[in-house]
Amino acid sequence: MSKIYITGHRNPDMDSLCSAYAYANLKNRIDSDNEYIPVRIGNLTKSIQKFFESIGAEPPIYKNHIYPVVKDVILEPGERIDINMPLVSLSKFYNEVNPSSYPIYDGNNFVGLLSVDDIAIWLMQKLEKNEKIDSETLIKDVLKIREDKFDALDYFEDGKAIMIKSKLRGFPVYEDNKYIGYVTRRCFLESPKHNVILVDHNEASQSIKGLETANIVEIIDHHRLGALKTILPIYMDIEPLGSTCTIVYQQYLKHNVKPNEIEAKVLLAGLISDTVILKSPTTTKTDIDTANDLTKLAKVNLNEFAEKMFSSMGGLTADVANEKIESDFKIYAENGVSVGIGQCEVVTLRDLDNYKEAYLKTLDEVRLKNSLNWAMLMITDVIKETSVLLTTDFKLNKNIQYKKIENNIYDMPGVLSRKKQLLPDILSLINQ
Ligand SMILES: [Mn+2]
Repeated sequence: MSKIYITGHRNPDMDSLCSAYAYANLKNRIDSDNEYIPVRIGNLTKSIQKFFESIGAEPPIYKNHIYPVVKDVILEPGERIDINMPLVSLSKFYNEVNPSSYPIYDGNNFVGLLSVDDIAIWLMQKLEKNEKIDSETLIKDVLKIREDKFDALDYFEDGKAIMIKSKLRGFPVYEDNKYIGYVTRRCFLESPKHNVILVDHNEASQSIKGLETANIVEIIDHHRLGALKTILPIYMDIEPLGSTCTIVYQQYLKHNVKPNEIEAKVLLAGLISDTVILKSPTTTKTDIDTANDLTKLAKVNLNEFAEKMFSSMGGLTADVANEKIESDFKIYAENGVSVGIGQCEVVTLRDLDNYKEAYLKTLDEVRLKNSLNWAMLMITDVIKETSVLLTTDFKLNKNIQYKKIENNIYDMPGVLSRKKQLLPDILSLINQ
Protein backbone atom coordinates (compact mmCIF):
# COMPACT_ATOMS: atom_id res chain seq x y z
CA MET A 1 0.00 0.00 0.00
CA SER A 2 1.59 3.29 -0.93
CA LYS A 3 1.02 6.58 0.76
CA ILE A 4 -0.34 9.40 -1.34
CA TYR A 5 -0.24 12.86 0.17
CA ILE A 6 -2.94 15.36 -0.75
CA THR A 7 -1.96 18.98 -0.33
CA GLY A 8 -3.41 22.41 -0.98
CA HIS A 9 -1.27 25.48 -1.65
CA ARG A 10 1.14 27.31 0.65
CA ASN A 11 -0.48 29.60 3.20
CA PRO A 12 -3.50 27.30 3.03
CA ASP A 13 -6.93 28.89 3.04
CA MET A 14 -10.21 27.17 3.90
CA ASP A 15 -10.70 25.81 0.37
CA SER A 16 -7.22 24.25 0.35
CA LEU A 17 -7.61 22.65 3.77
CA CYS A 18 -11.17 21.48 3.20
CA SER A 19 -10.64 20.11 -0.31
CA ALA A 20 -7.57 18.15 0.84
CA TYR A 21 -9.54 16.72 3.77
CA ALA A 22 -12.62 15.78 1.76
CA TYR A 23 -10.77 14.46 -1.28
CA ALA A 24 -8.60 12.22 0.92
CA ASN A 25 -11.74 10.82 2.55
CA LEU A 26 -13.28 10.10 -0.85
CA LYS A 27 -10.13 8.49 -2.23
CA ASN A 28 -9.69 6.31 0.85
CA ARG A 29 -13.22 5.05 0.34
CA ILE A 30 -12.93 4.25 -3.37
CA ASP A 31 -9.31 3.04 -3.49
CA SER A 32 -8.25 0.60 -0.79
CA ASP A 33 -4.91 -0.11 -2.50
CA ASN A 34 -3.43 3.19 -1.36
CA GLU A 35 -3.49 5.33 1.73
CA TYR A 36 -4.44 8.98 1.14
CA ILE A 37 -3.18 11.47 3.68
CA PRO A 38 -4.40 15.07 3.67
CA VAL A 39 -1.63 17.50 4.58
CA ARG A 40 -1.14 21.23 4.80
CA ILE A 41 2.04 23.12 4.01
CA GLY A 42 1.50 26.15 6.17
CA ASN A 43 0.29 27.29 9.53
CA LEU A 44 -3.18 26.73 10.79
CA THR A 45 -4.60 29.60 12.80
CA LYS A 46 -6.08 28.71 16.18
CA SER A 47 -9.48 29.89 15.01
CA ILE A 48 -9.47 27.62 11.96
CA GLN A 49 -8.32 24.75 14.17
CA LYS A 50 -11.27 25.48 16.47
CA PHE A 51 -13.65 25.63 13.54
CA PHE A 52 -12.55 22.19 12.36
CA GLU A 53 -12.99 20.85 15.89
CA SER A 54 -16.44 22.42 16.13
CA ILE A 55 -17.63 20.47 13.07
CA GLY A 56 -15.97 17.27 14.24
CA ALA A 57 -13.20 17.13 11.63
CA GLU A 58 -9.47 16.68 12.05
CA PRO A 59 -7.59 19.37 10.06
CA PRO A 60 -4.87 18.14 7.68
CA ILE A 61 -1.53 17.52 9.39
CA TYR A 62 1.47 19.76 8.77
CA LYS A 63 4.10 18.54 6.33
CA ASN A 64 6.99 20.83 5.58
CA HIS A 65 8.39 19.09 2.49
CA ILE A 66 8.08 16.02 0.30
CA TYR A 67 11.76 15.33 -0.30
CA PRO A 68 12.71 11.67 0.21
CA VAL A 69 14.28 11.07 3.62
CA VAL A 70 16.52 8.40 5.07
CA LYS A 71 13.54 6.71 6.71
CA ASP A 72 12.12 5.96 3.25
CA VAL A 73 14.96 3.53 2.50
CA ILE A 74 15.71 1.91 5.88
CA LEU A 75 16.16 -1.80 6.29
CA GLU A 76 14.74 -3.62 9.21
CA PRO A 77 16.51 -6.78 10.33
CA GLY A 78 14.73 -10.02 9.67
CA GLU A 79 16.72 -12.20 12.00
CA ARG A 80 17.83 -10.72 15.29
CA ILE A 81 21.49 -11.39 16.14
CA ASP A 82 22.66 -11.14 19.73
CA ILE A 83 25.99 -9.76 20.85
CA ASN A 84 26.62 -12.87 22.98
CA MET A 85 26.41 -15.30 20.08
CA PRO A 86 29.65 -16.90 18.83
CA LEU A 87 31.03 -15.16 15.77
CA VAL A 88 31.26 -18.47 13.95
CA SER A 89 27.49 -18.92 14.21
CA LEU A 90 27.13 -16.13 11.63
CA SER A 91 28.93 -18.15 8.99
CA LYS A 92 25.83 -19.61 7.36
CA PHE A 93 23.94 -16.33 7.69
CA TYR A 94 26.75 -14.34 6.04
CA ASN A 95 26.97 -16.90 3.28
CA GLU A 96 23.28 -16.68 2.49
CA VAL A 97 22.39 -13.07 3.20
CA ASN A 98 25.76 -11.49 2.51
CA PRO A 99 25.04 -8.29 4.44
CA SER A 100 27.63 -5.53 4.29
CA SER A 101 26.44 -4.44 7.74
CA TYR A 102 24.04 -5.99 10.17
CA PRO A 103 22.42 -4.77 13.42
CA ILE A 104 23.48 -6.50 16.60
CA TYR A 105 21.35 -6.60 19.73
CA ASP A 106 22.04 -7.08 23.41
CA GLY A 107 18.79 -8.65 24.49
CA ASN A 108 16.20 -6.18 23.24
CA ASN A 109 18.58 -3.27 22.84
CA PHE A 110 20.29 -2.38 19.61
CA VAL A 111 24.03 -1.95 20.25
CA GLY A 112 25.69 -1.40 16.88
CA LEU A 113 26.18 -2.44 13.28
CA LEU A 114 28.60 -5.24 12.58
CA SER A 115 30.18 -4.79 9.16
CA VAL A 116 32.17 -7.26 7.08
CA ASP A 117 35.06 -4.78 7.27
CA ASP A 118 35.08 -4.98 11.05
CA ILE A 119 35.27 -8.77 10.88
CA ALA A 120 37.99 -8.69 8.21
CA ILE A 121 40.13 -6.14 10.07
CA TRP A 122 39.76 -8.08 13.30
CA LEU A 123 40.89 -11.27 11.51
CA MET A 124 43.87 -9.53 9.84
CA GLN A 125 45.08 -8.23 13.17
CA LYS A 126 44.83 -11.68 14.70
CA LEU A 127 46.78 -13.15 11.80
CA GLU A 128 49.37 -10.38 11.95
CA LYS A 129 50.01 -11.02 15.63
CA ASN A 130 49.95 -14.74 14.99
CA GLU A 131 47.18 -15.09 17.54
CA LYS A 132 44.96 -18.12 17.61
CA ILE A 133 41.44 -17.59 16.34
CA ASP A 134 39.11 -19.73 18.28
CA SER A 135 35.56 -20.72 17.63
CA GLU A 136 34.56 -19.44 21.06
CA THR A 137 35.01 -15.82 19.94
CA LEU A 138 31.82 -13.92 20.56
CA ILE A 139 30.32 -11.21 18.37
CA LYS A 140 30.93 -8.71 21.17
CA ASP A 141 34.70 -9.32 20.88
CA VAL A 142 34.60 -8.11 17.29
CA LEU A 143 31.85 -5.50 17.25
CA LYS A 144 32.97 -1.88 17.20
CA ILE A 145 30.54 0.52 18.86
CA ARG A 146 30.34 3.81 16.97
CA GLU A 147 28.56 7.09 17.49
CA ASP A 148 27.78 7.57 13.78
CA LYS A 149 24.09 7.55 12.99
CA PHE A 150 21.40 9.05 10.79
CA ASP A 151 18.19 10.66 11.84
CA ALA A 152 15.07 9.21 10.23
CA LEU A 153 14.20 12.61 8.79
CA ASP A 154 17.62 13.42 7.32
CA TYR A 155 17.24 14.15 3.62
CA PHE A 156 17.97 11.16 1.38
CA GLU A 157 20.42 13.24 -0.67
CA ASP A 158 22.33 14.32 2.46
CA GLY A 159 22.50 10.73 3.70
CA LYS A 160 23.75 9.62 0.30
CA ALA A 161 26.48 12.29 0.27
CA ILE A 162 27.67 11.22 3.73
CA MET A 163 27.55 7.57 2.79
CA ILE A 164 29.62 8.11 -0.36
CA LYS A 165 32.37 9.85 1.61
CA SER A 166 32.30 7.52 4.60
CA LYS A 167 34.37 4.39 5.05
CA LEU A 168 31.45 2.86 6.92
CA ARG A 169 29.20 0.42 5.12
CA GLY A 170 26.13 1.19 7.14
CA PHE A 171 24.55 3.62 9.57
CA PRO A 172 21.93 2.97 12.22
CA VAL A 173 18.85 5.19 11.90
CA TYR A 174 17.17 6.83 14.88
CA GLU A 175 13.80 8.49 15.19
CA ASP A 176 13.10 10.54 18.31
CA ASN A 177 16.29 9.04 19.77
CA LYS A 178 14.98 5.53 19.26
CA TYR A 179 16.70 3.05 16.92
CA ILE A 180 14.33 2.15 14.08
CA GLY A 181 16.51 0.37 11.49
CA TYR A 182 19.63 0.82 9.44
CA VAL A 183 20.87 1.78 5.99
CA THR A 184 23.69 0.48 3.85
CA ARG A 185 25.20 1.91 0.66
CA ARG A 186 22.83 -0.17 -1.43
CA CYS A 187 19.89 1.75 0.02
CA PHE A 188 21.10 4.90 -1.74
CA LEU A 189 21.33 3.53 -5.27
CA GLU A 190 17.98 4.92 -6.30
CA SER A 191 16.11 7.89 -4.90
CA PRO A 192 12.62 7.00 -3.71
CA LYS A 193 9.73 9.19 -4.84
CA HIS A 194 6.73 10.25 -2.82
CA ASN A 195 3.30 10.46 -4.39
CA VAL A 196 1.29 13.63 -4.19
CA ILE A 197 -2.06 14.98 -5.33
CA LEU A 198 -2.32 18.75 -5.68
CA VAL A 199 -5.62 20.34 -4.80
CA ASP A 200 -6.57 24.02 -5.11
CA HIS A 201 -3.33 24.89 -6.95
CA ASN A 202 -1.25 23.58 -9.81
CA GLU A 203 1.93 25.66 -9.75
CA ALA A 204 5.16 24.36 -8.26
CA SER A 205 5.93 27.77 -6.75
CA GLN A 206 2.77 27.54 -4.64
CA SER A 207 3.24 23.91 -3.73
CA ILE A 208 5.01 21.72 -1.23
CA LYS A 209 8.81 21.97 -1.06
CA GLY A 210 10.53 19.14 -2.89
CA LEU A 211 7.69 18.72 -5.42
CA GLU A 212 10.33 18.27 -8.14
CA THR A 213 11.38 15.01 -6.45
CA ALA A 214 7.83 13.63 -6.18
CA ASN A 215 5.34 11.90 -8.45
CA ILE A 216 2.35 14.14 -9.03
CA VAL A 217 -0.49 11.67 -9.49
CA GLU A 218 -3.49 13.99 -9.78
CA ILE A 219 -4.43 17.66 -9.85
CA ILE A 220 -7.85 18.91 -8.70
CA ASP A 221 -8.09 22.67 -9.09
CA HIS A 222 -9.96 25.78 -10.16
CA HIS A 223 -7.07 28.15 -10.95
CA ARG A 224 -5.35 29.13 -14.17
CA LEU A 225 -2.81 26.59 -15.38
CA GLY A 226 0.80 27.17 -14.49
CA ALA A 227 3.69 25.38 -16.11
CA LEU A 228 3.96 22.02 -14.40
CA LYS A 229 5.57 19.12 -16.17
CA THR A 230 5.03 15.47 -15.33
CA ILE A 231 6.77 12.34 -16.55
CA LEU A 232 3.63 10.22 -16.85
CA PRO A 233 0.13 11.23 -17.91
CA ILE A 234 -1.92 12.11 -14.84
CA TYR A 235 -5.54 12.58 -13.87
CA MET A 236 -6.62 16.21 -13.81
CA ASP A 237 -9.93 17.80 -12.94
CA ILE A 238 -9.56 21.52 -13.45
CA GLU A 239 -12.73 23.51 -13.83
CA PRO A 240 -13.55 27.21 -13.61
CA LEU A 241 -15.79 26.79 -10.57
CA GLY A 242 -15.98 28.88 -7.41
CA SER A 243 -14.04 26.51 -5.22
CA THR A 244 -12.01 23.34 -5.32
CA CYS A 245 -14.46 21.94 -2.78
CA THR A 246 -17.17 22.21 -5.45
CA ILE A 247 -15.06 20.07 -7.77
CA VAL A 248 -14.39 17.58 -4.97
CA TYR A 249 -18.14 17.30 -4.36
CA GLN A 250 -18.62 16.59 -8.09
CA GLN A 251 -16.05 13.81 -7.64
CA TYR A 252 -18.15 12.35 -4.81
CA LEU A 253 -21.16 12.36 -7.15
CA LYS A 254 -19.15 10.84 -9.98
CA HIS A 255 -18.13 7.94 -7.76
CA ASN A 256 -21.59 7.57 -6.22
CA VAL A 257 -20.29 8.33 -2.74
CA LYS A 258 -22.52 10.33 -0.44
CA PRO A 259 -20.56 12.71 1.81
CA ASN A 260 -21.35 12.16 5.47
CA GLU A 261 -22.48 15.06 7.63
CA ILE A 262 -18.93 16.07 8.61
CA GLU A 263 -17.61 15.84 5.05
CA ALA A 264 -20.55 17.91 3.84
CA LYS A 265 -19.76 20.59 6.42
CA VAL A 266 -16.10 20.61 5.47
CA LEU A 267 -16.91 20.89 1.75
CA LEU A 268 -19.45 23.61 2.42
CA ALA A 269 -16.93 25.60 4.50
CA GLY A 270 -14.38 25.59 1.66
CA LEU A 271 -17.06 26.48 -0.88
CA ILE A 272 -18.60 29.43 0.96
CA SER A 273 -15.21 30.70 2.00
CA ASP A 274 -13.84 30.86 -1.55
CA THR A 275 -17.06 32.22 -3.01
CA VAL A 276 -17.73 34.60 -0.10
CA ILE A 277 -21.08 32.93 0.64
CA LEU A 278 -21.79 32.47 -3.08
CA LYS A 279 -21.59 36.24 -3.69
CA SER A 280 -18.23 36.39 -5.41
CA PRO A 281 -18.35 36.76 -9.23
CA THR A 282 -16.46 33.47 -9.39
CA THR A 283 -19.64 31.71 -8.25
CA THR A 284 -21.25 29.46 -10.86
CA LYS A 285 -24.57 27.65 -11.00
CA THR A 286 -22.72 24.46 -10.12
CA ASP A 287 -21.48 26.14 -6.93
CA ILE A 288 -25.00 27.18 -5.98
CA ASP A 289 -26.41 23.70 -6.67
CA THR A 290 -23.53 22.17 -4.73
CA ALA A 291 -24.15 24.48 -1.78
CA ASN A 292 -27.82 23.45 -1.80
CA ASP A 293 -26.92 19.76 -1.77
CA LEU A 294 -24.31 20.24 0.92
CA THR A 295 -26.50 22.27 3.28
CA LYS A 296 -29.00 19.39 3.17
CA LEU A 297 -26.34 16.74 3.72
CA ALA A 298 -24.73 18.80 6.48
CA LYS A 299 -28.14 19.56 8.03
CA VAL A 300 -27.30 23.25 8.42
CA ASN A 301 -28.71 26.58 7.44
CA LEU A 302 -26.39 28.20 4.90
CA ASN A 303 -26.33 31.70 6.35
CA GLU A 304 -26.02 30.59 9.95
CA PHE A 305 -23.23 28.19 9.04
CA ALA A 306 -21.46 30.87 6.99
CA GLU A 307 -21.65 33.41 9.76
CA LYS A 308 -20.30 30.88 12.23
CA MET A 309 -17.45 30.04 9.90
CA PHE A 310 -16.47 33.60 9.08
CA SER A 311 -16.72 34.81 12.66
CA SER A 312 -14.64 31.81 13.78
CA MET A 313 -11.89 33.28 11.65
CA GLY A 314 -11.74 36.20 14.08
CA GLY A 315 -11.69 39.95 13.51
CA LEU A 316 -8.69 42.00 12.47
CA THR A 317 -6.79 43.27 15.47
CA ALA A 318 -3.30 44.76 15.59
CA ASP A 319 -1.80 41.78 17.42
CA VAL A 320 -2.70 39.31 14.63
CA ALA A 321 -1.68 41.53 11.70
CA ASN A 322 1.07 39.18 10.57
CA GLU A 323 -1.06 36.08 10.76
CA LYS A 324 -3.97 37.71 8.93
CA ILE A 325 -1.84 39.12 6.11
CA GLU A 326 0.26 36.02 5.57
CA SER A 327 -2.40 33.36 6.01
CA ASP A 328 -3.66 33.88 2.45
CA PHE A 329 -0.92 35.79 0.68
CA LYS A 330 -0.26 35.13 -2.99
CA ILE A 331 2.73 36.34 -4.94
CA TYR A 332 2.61 37.26 -8.61
CA ALA A 333 5.44 38.37 -10.87
CA GLU A 334 4.62 40.25 -14.06
CA ASN A 335 6.64 42.54 -16.29
CA GLY A 336 9.49 42.74 -13.79
CA VAL A 337 7.23 43.72 -10.91
CA SER A 338 6.65 41.36 -8.01
CA VAL A 339 3.46 41.94 -6.09
CA GLY A 340 2.02 40.08 -3.13
CA ILE A 341 -1.70 40.23 -2.44
CA GLY A 342 -3.24 39.05 0.80
CA GLN A 343 -6.92 38.63 1.36
CA CYS A 344 -8.97 38.31 4.50
CA GLU A 345 -12.64 38.24 5.25
CA VAL A 346 -14.38 40.11 8.04
CA VAL A 347 -17.98 40.45 9.13
CA THR A 348 -17.63 44.22 9.46
CA LEU A 349 -15.27 47.00 8.33
CA ARG A 350 -16.43 49.39 11.04
CA ASP A 351 -13.28 48.96 13.11
CA LEU A 352 -10.86 49.60 10.21
CA ASP A 353 -9.60 52.83 11.85
CA ASN A 354 -8.45 50.87 14.90
CA TYR A 355 -6.09 48.59 13.04
CA LYS A 356 -5.23 50.24 9.70
CA GLU A 357 -1.91 51.73 10.91
CA ALA A 358 -0.68 48.41 12.28
CA TYR A 359 -1.73 46.56 9.12
CA LEU A 360 -0.05 49.03 6.75
CA LYS A 361 3.16 48.76 8.76
CA THR A 362 3.06 44.95 8.89
CA LEU A 363 2.20 44.82 5.18
CA ASP A 364 5.45 46.63 4.41
CA GLU A 365 7.37 44.20 6.62
CA VAL A 366 5.81 41.27 4.76
CA ARG A 367 6.76 42.97 1.46
CA LEU A 368 10.40 43.30 2.58
CA LYS A 369 10.54 39.78 3.93
CA ASN A 370 9.42 38.39 0.56
CA SER A 371 11.63 40.80 -1.46
CA LEU A 372 8.61 42.23 -3.27
CA ASN A 373 8.15 45.57 -5.02
CA TRP A 374 4.59 45.96 -3.92
CA ALA A 375 2.26 44.38 -1.36
CA MET A 376 -1.43 44.74 -0.73
CA LEU A 377 -4.16 43.42 1.47
CA MET A 378 -7.75 43.08 0.36
CA ILE A 379 -10.12 43.11 3.33
CA THR A 380 -13.55 41.85 2.39
CA ASP A 381 -16.72 42.49 4.35
CA VAL A 382 -18.65 39.33 3.55
CA ILE A 383 -21.93 40.64 4.92
CA LYS A 384 -21.98 44.03 3.13
CA GLU A 385 -20.22 42.55 0.06
CA THR A 386 -17.55 45.17 -0.19
CA SER A 387 -13.80 45.42 0.24
CA VAL A 388 -11.06 47.87 1.08
CA LEU A 389 -7.53 47.67 -0.23
CA LEU A 390 -4.41 48.51 1.76
CA THR A 391 -1.17 48.91 -0.18
CA THR A 392 2.47 49.64 0.49
CA ASP A 393 4.10 52.68 -1.13
CA PHE A 394 4.76 52.08 -4.82
CA LYS A 395 4.95 54.23 -7.92
CA LEU A 396 1.84 52.59 -9.42
CA ASN A 397 -0.37 53.55 -6.47
CA LYS A 398 -1.23 56.77 -8.29
CA ASN A 399 -2.72 54.76 -11.17
CA ILE A 400 -5.02 52.64 -9.03
CA GLN A 401 -8.56 53.12 -10.32
CA TYR A 402 -10.35 52.50 -7.04
CA LYS A 403 -11.51 55.46 -4.93
CA LYS A 404 -8.79 56.60 -2.56
CA ILE A 405 -10.00 56.89 1.04
CA GLU A 406 -6.66 58.08 2.34
CA ASN A 407 -3.00 57.41 1.67
CA ASN A 408 -2.52 53.72 0.73
CA ILE A 409 -6.16 52.84 1.43
CA TYR A 410 -8.78 52.39 -1.31
CA ASP A 411 -12.48 51.67 -1.37
CA MET A 412 -13.60 48.77 -3.58
CA PRO A 413 -17.40 48.56 -3.35
CA GLY A 414 -18.69 45.24 -4.70
CA VAL A 415 -15.23 43.81 -5.26
CA LEU A 416 -15.08 40.36 -3.68
CA SER A 417 -12.68 38.34 -5.78
CA ARG A 418 -8.93 38.72 -5.76
CA LYS A 419 -8.60 36.33 -8.68
CA LYS A 420 -11.31 37.70 -10.96
CA GLN A 421 -11.51 41.37 -10.02
CA LEU A 422 -8.53 42.77 -8.15
CA LEU A 423 -5.74 40.74 -9.76
CA PRO A 424 -6.66 41.53 -13.41
CA ASP A 425 -6.83 45.24 -12.49
CA ILE A 426 -3.43 45.15 -10.82
CA LEU A 427 -1.82 43.11 -13.60
CA SER A 428 -3.10 45.52 -16.23
CA LEU A 429 -1.64 48.43 -14.21
CA ILE A 430 1.71 46.67 -14.18
CA ASN A 431 1.54 45.93 -17.89
CA GLN A 432 0.58 49.46 -18.94
MN1 LIG B 1 -9.66 27.75 -3.89
